[in-house]
Amino acid sequence: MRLYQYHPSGNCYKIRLLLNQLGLACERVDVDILKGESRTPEFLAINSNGRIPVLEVDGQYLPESNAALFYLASGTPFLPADRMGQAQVLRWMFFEQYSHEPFIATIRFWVAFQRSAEKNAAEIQRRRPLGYAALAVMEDHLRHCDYFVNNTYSIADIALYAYTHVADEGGFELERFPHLQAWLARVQQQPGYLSITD
Ligand SMILES: N[C@@H](CCC(=O)N[C@@H](CS)C(=O)NCC(=O)O)C(=O)O
Repeated sequence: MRLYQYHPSGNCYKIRLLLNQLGLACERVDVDILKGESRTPEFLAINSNGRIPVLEVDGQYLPESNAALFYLASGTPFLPADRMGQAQVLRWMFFEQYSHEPFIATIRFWVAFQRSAEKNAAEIQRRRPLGYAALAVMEDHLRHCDYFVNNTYSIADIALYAYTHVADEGGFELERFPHLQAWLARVQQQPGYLSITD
């Protein structure tokens, strides 16, 4: 297996974390998105959408971080076996991509990596409350359970953890969300946990 990745990306980190927890070896190929390396003709042949991560398995390319999580977790304890449990996992992974990542991850990218916060000030101001709204949804859910689905650690937690635990790098104040902070600590206690910098 091979992972095309930009190391600080939370979307790439999701896959590294699960691979580590599954004990699976995977070659990493670094793609510097700040230098446009995901938009070269060579990379567009791998993912015509021009984005990392891409997981390569037996010569087949699988873009989209949450699709890779689903593929790797199938048949393991990281994905519930029951139909409703699987659908609830998908529900949180879709939530992550539509209501969380575009606000929390994008602001982090502008502030901490692209250093373009000034240029994107208006967009940051528009997206900030939407990021906080996503964190509030998570906080509310975590008032009643330790993990997102079936009260068991799964790829729903991995998908949401990736950008939530570094949201402060984009200026989000996680101190406002005590249940969410306790959940972050629980994820960090999981066997095979890997930090985003590893
Ligand atoms: N929905 C995709 C999002 C992928 C994505 O936005 N990747 C960003 C980095 S996190 C990227 O490759 N940006 C470079 C570019 O757009 O050229 C996923 O979950 O994998």
